[in-house]
Amino acid sequence: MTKSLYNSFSEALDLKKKLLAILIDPEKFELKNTASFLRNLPLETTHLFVGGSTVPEGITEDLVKALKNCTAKPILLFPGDVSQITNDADGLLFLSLLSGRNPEYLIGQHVKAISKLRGSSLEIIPTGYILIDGENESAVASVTQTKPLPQTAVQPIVDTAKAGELMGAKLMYLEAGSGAKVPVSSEIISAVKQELNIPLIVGGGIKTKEQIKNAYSAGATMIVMGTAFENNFPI
Ligand code: 1GP
Repeated sequence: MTKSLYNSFSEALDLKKKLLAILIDPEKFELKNTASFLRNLPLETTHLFVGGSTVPEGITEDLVKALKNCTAKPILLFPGDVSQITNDADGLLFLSLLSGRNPEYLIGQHVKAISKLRGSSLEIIPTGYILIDGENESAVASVTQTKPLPQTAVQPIVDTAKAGELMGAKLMYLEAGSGAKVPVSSEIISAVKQELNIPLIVGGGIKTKEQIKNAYSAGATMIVMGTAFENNFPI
């Protein structure tokens, strides 16, 4: 790959291009469906994310290898923990759960990841990760033992995102949680967008064309969709 993965984000931000990532949770995916799953994805799909909150060891690598056999789209790891890191992917969102106060997900997992990342060819992208209440108990909240920020806490969300950017995050991910009843509001996306100079990723509970349009118009550079494609039926 000649262009770096991060370039595709910064270029999209500069040129106001829309990125769409489809998230595949290895725990909920059958490898035999790989080719048909990829065929059914929307043409607008630019990236594949692979990860989940509770993924058994080893199956992430099998999934990434199967995807690589069928597609040239960039594959970014979106790992729930260090066991999901595999060199077979193209890149890694090095996530820091900024909305929580659990040191394990702010720095602990990151230190544990280093022995795997030393000498790795993965493109590592520092990413601030902010969990926002999607009106559904999310797997992220239960696994990390952290609480989401309420959707009404617009200023604390903006301040958290800005702090993450100043600490060196290259991407900011606003997450309502997989299967959220309510996606991150346009008000939050546009308030964060006004203060940050890095690309915004928005995911959790996005299912309809209207929700996609709203998130992009509010300032998302990338939208992530997972649940809507889990049963192999496109929107
Ligand atoms: C979850 O943001 C992603 O981490 C995608 O959420 O599964 O609700 O699309 P959905």
